[in-house]
Amino acid sequence: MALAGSADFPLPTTGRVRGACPHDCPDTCAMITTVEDGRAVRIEGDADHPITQGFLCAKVNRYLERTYHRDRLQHPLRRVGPKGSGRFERVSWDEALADIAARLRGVIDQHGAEAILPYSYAGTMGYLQGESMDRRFFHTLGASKLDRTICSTAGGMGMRMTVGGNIGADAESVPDCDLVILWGTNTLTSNPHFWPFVLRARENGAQVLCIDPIRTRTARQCDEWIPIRPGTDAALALGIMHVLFRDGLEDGDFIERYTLGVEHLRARVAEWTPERTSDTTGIPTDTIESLARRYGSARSAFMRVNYGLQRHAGGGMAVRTIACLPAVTGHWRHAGGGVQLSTSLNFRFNTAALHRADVSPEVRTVNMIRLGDALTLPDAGVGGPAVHALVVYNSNPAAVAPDLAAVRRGLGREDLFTVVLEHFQTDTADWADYVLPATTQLEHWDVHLAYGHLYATLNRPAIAPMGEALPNTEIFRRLAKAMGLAHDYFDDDDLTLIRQALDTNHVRMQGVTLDALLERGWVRLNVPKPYAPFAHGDFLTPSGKCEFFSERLAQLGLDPVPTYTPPYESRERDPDLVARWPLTLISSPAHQFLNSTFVNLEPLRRGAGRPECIIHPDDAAARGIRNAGDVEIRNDRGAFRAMARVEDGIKPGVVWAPSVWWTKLVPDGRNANDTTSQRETDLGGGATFYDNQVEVSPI
Ligand SMILES: Nc1nc2c(c(=O)[nH]1)N[C@H]1C(S)=C(S)[C@@H](COP(=O)(O)OP(=O)(O)OC[C@H]3O[C@@H](n4cnc5c(=O)[nH]c(N)nc54)[C@H](O)[C@@H]3O)O[C@H]1N2
Ligand SMILES: Nc1nc2c(c(=O)[nH]1)N[C@H]1C(S)=C(S)[C@@H](COP(=O)(O)OP(=O)(O)OC[C@H]3O[C@@H](n4cnc5c(=O)[nH]c(N)nc54)[C@H](O)[C@@H]3O)O[C@H]1N2
Ligand SMILES: [Mo]
Repeated sequence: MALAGSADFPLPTTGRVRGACPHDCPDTCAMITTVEDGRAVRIEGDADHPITQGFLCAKVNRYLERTYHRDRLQHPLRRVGPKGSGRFERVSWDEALADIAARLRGVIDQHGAEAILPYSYAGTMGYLQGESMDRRFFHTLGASKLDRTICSTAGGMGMRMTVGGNIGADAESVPDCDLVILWGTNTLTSNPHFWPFVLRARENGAQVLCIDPIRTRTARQCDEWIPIRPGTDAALALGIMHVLFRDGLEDGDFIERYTLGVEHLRARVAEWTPERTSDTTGIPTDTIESLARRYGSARSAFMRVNYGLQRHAGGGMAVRTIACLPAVTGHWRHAGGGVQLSTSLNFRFNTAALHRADVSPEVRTVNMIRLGDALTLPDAGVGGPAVHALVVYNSNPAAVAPDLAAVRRGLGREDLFTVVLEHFQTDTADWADYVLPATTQLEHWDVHLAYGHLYATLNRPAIAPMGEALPNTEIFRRLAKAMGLAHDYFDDDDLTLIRQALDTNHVRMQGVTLDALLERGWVRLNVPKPYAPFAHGDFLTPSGKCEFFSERLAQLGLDPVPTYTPPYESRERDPDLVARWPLTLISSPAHQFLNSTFVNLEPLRRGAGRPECIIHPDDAAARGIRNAGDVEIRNDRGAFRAMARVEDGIKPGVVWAPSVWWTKLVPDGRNANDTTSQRETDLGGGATFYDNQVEVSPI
């Protein structure tokens, strides 16, 4: 079994091992770990990798500290105290697996397999540890399926309905662009390896703009910060297109050849005069006019949209509307021109072989952002049995899921059996009946796509597993055996899984072979360089065109033409609520954390300080809030505490709580997700974390 070392690939006692950063980030860095006498002593970015360029971020530079941390889980644990108390005793793997298998069997016998719910996200983005044996296990049982919506599905659907999928403009060609728009993304924090390309574009004369309600560390580095009212980006894009058509700045040839439904789009944007756009977005008409003119007269503009901007009711439509812009101007003609939300659909690993969804019976699907409801409603909110067993891995829902009060109520149910696979005793692990120790990226095999570039990366284990930790793949293999599931696909070892993932004839995957990956660590997809995916149309939509009019959206009962959908918690949709809770809370990532990962690493937590709430001086003065004073942030769903930072680098009416803190590591035991809601976006059932009205008061 190729656990870490194997006959073909023994672990080095000394040497340099190539790997991939496992974290949920567009950059997917190529890392090199130096091992001495079986211990990892140094980690660095691969200097030869075109995106990593030899540096790692502030967080992953500390990956060795994280791996060897004194709090690493090294043995299976069984709960001894009351639920949620975090009191556990050490047990053997055999005992843990036998008891978990018996308890899951009991749930199946009594309530049916759909009463079992897997819950995972992208704690690691690796195909093996993220979506292989785990999927096979749950599919074979006939457990409920999980719709993994917490991050990206709204925007993903917006792209799919417009250009056909997440095929983004290529970051490596951005230095050839004459305009860069960072639209709802905090590049220096959440996509730092893209920044050198932005700087090179600027050296070549490009202007760099940032559209964000917050003057983030990224916005501070840009030529211009355009503060926008949260959740109104579709209106801004419609207003820009109004000016483009009004002033004849469109590319008629591109539109005619490669788009569908321009007459509908023209009619729609005619309504979005600069005045109306300004009323909706809070951006002055002059700025809208000048932004549209600069965009329309640029030769090749690159727009980096990221997932932050789609965490509102209309997030799907917002991304769809922005994605129409480069087809109106024809910027797709040039490599680097266009829009990038994600590049993930360029990668075509053989997930069907990994997942084996074909062996699952017809079962219900539970939307992960409604975990609170799923655990507290009798039919999990979607019909079928109540959830009686929850298996969590690669995620920390007791910190990151919306509406934490509901999540905690669910996790606290005495009749819920919960298993958590983890590196650390997280907020979620505290609620478990069993905690199982998992390996980190230094201790297991994996293979990775990237969602901000075009290189596939292999991860080789550098060190032996810590204590009794096991890879997720192996834990689910053993669990399958313990439950008497005898299918031969549970015998595939990790290298076999990698071979299966790479077993595809897709043209873009040609050359992405195990041999090539073993030799170099990473391989560029089989796409041209420079890569201009839609220079000649070739959109992946049913019509093959950029669909300004979408028949598929019409069939879903949605507006087939780009439109502005106001936030749920907005003056347009719920003025009473806004009167009671007048401030919009954005709880986007703190620079030092990766969602809730790394919060327990002391140097990074020290760097983040304590939970903060950034508030505009006018809003602070109106509430008697002083800088560095303690505040409570509250709405109907819950409350949490923070230290006020009074600054003018934020749009009035908006507050920012850098996130996602572990609730157990802050004095009030609460975080921003005590205020967020389980409501879904217009497309894709996505999370609406930033569609969230609150009030802030001094304590
Ligand atoms: N250091 C670090 N890096 C990360 C992460 C992390 O937690 N920490 N998370 C990773 C993950 S999982 C993801 S999905 C990506 C996310 O990467 P980004 O999309 O960059 O993430 P966010 O910081 O959520 O949002 C970006 C910006 O959008 C702004 N914003 C919020 N609402 C709106 C809006 O309505 N309109 C506009 N124009 N802007 C808005 C926020 O103020 C924020 O500055 O980053 C990844 N990289
Ligand atoms: N308020 C607010 N909430 C948010 C966000 C926000 O910006 N604001 N961001 C949202 C976004 S974009 C996302 S993507 C989600 C992310 O939410 P999650 O996917 O839950 O991400 P993390 O909080 O990083 O937690 C991942 C956990 O997986 C564990 N892990 C890592 N690798 C492995 C492994 O190999 N095996 C096992 N068993 N465990 C492993 C880590 O130790 C960590 O505890 O959070 C969302 N929640
Ligand atoms: Mo995410």
